[in-house]
Amino acid sequence: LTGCAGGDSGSSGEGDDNIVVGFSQVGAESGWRTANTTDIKSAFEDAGIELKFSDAQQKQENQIKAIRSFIQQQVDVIAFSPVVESGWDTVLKEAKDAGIPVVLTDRAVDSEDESLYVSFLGSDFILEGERAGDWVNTEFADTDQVNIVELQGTTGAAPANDRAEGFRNVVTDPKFEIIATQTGDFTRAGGKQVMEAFLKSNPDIDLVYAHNDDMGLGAIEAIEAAGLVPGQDIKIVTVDAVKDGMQALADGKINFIVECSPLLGAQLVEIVEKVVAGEDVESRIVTEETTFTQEQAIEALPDRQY
Ligand code: GZL
Repeated sequence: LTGCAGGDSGSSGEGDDNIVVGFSQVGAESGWRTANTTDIKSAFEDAGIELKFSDAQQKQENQIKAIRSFIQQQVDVIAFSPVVESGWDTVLKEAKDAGIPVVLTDRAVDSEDESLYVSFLGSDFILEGERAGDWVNTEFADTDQVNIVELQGTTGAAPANDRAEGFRNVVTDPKFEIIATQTGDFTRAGGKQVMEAFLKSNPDIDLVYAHNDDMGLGAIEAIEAAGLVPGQDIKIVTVDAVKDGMQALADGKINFIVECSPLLGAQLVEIVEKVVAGEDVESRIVTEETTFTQEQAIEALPDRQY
């Protein structure tokens, strides 16, 4: 060939094999989050796809900055887990105008315009809240009055909004009273701090509903420091099923856990490859997950990946 004018421009254009993906992660606030990050990074490494990874330290403005940076770098696909549901339309329109497809993982946005992203891969958080509530109805079937305190996730986050809603969808008997509810920001420290305050102002707590294991583990520390026995004097139901939570469940300090799988990496790689190849992708992919009793945790612990 003489003077071939074509050739690879070196940019990461459509169809060439060096796909580049920009990923904006919420932060590293919980065991779930670190497991999610590990799984996504290893899935992209296994697939030989370059992943530009940004940790937003749970700040929306950092995610917006990262997405703008990915647009400047002209990545092939942008993926992110929105720390809160609202406030994304402007930057998602910028990505759309730049012709860069966006994939939501883990958490949802409340944008009316669903053309702003090609797919949302993650759990059904309302169902998770309902599963926790179903267990509560069974566990307290023979109890006349049940005082519940709720440790909510990050204010404005889809899992916090939906787990609160799902729980209230099924825990409807007037004998149940949510006597206190406050965000612990999905962190162990936050859960401990809020539970300490709950214990000081509420002498008679029967149950803690924590939106994730980490806040439940923090609540255990506060309950023990108050001279009470977690899992017995005060029962605890949480969501996630990360290793530390499952250990506490097996040890009887937590009573029930609703699983929320962080293992989204392989499915995200599949969506990215389809999008770059111009193939259709499902607009909503719900992750498979289950629930665990104390006995099931003892069985499952040896095989848990995270
Ligand atoms: C749920 C995820 C939540 C986890 C928390 O998909 O967004 O954020 O339940 C994590 O542990 O911090």
